[in-house]
Amino acid sequence: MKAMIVIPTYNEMENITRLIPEVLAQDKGVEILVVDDNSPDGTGDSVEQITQENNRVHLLRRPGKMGLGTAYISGFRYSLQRPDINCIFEMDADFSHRPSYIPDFLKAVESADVVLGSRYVKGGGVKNWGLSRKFLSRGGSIFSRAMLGLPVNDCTGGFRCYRREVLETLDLDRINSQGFGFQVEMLHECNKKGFKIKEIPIVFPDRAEGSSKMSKKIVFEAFFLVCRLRSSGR
Ligand SMILES: Nc1nc2c(ncn2[C@@H]2O[C@H](COP(=O)(O)OP(=O)(O)OP(=O)(O)O)[C@@H](O)[C@H]2O)c(=O)[nH]1
Ligand SMILES: [Mg+2]
Repeated sequence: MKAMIVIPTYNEMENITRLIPEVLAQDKGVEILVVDDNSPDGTGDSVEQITQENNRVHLLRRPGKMGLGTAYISGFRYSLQRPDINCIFEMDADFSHRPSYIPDFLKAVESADVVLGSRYVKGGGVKNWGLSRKFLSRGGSIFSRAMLGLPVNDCTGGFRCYRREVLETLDLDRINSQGFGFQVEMLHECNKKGFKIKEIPIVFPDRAEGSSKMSKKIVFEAFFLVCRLRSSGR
């Protein structure tokens, strides 16, 4: 199985340079695409340096911060241009998504179309999160599941693996939300098309270095998106 691991970055200098070798060490068939939005801390330049030394690492540079959703869509399109890639991952740069789970995803995707790293199945969980963050995440998943009939427990997580056929089938132009909303919308589209979705347990520690890009705007966007998707029957 050949996989492209898409990692969007915005000011992740300390994390990404440590993360890349750990990800590559998980499986020989794995390559990395970093999608950097002109991070002021120089993340793009340090990744560019790595791409020159290692042909399993790729970089897509965008001119400014344009959000997580469009970063992933650009990363998916880039990956699909490579006919040898069988599956495409979403992964954060901040070590909340532990590279050591990558082999579990690769195994699971042999018998599923979409594999979700799930905090809310047996064996999964979160570490070092305050009560409000836990409530928001859990509540967001329960709400999305109930409103959209999603057959999963963790609807907002962003550690995922899609078979290439899934991304070739979805109308990526129609997906325009960011943050949590993007994760829910992708899942909803996969579910509507009848793709087989499987959850595997992950433990999710808080980010290692750097600062969060989470905002009230992202939370509200996700809430209204779920309401809109439900009412439009889309
Ligand atoms: N290219 C790009 N990457 C982004 C953007 N916003 C966030 N990211 C990256 O997306 C990943 C997830 O962002 P985080 O800030 O960790 O968001 P989060 O995981 O919801 O929040 P925390 O749990 O607080 O870390 C990280 O690798 C970020 O660097 C963006 O606008 N553009
Ligand atoms: Mg994070």
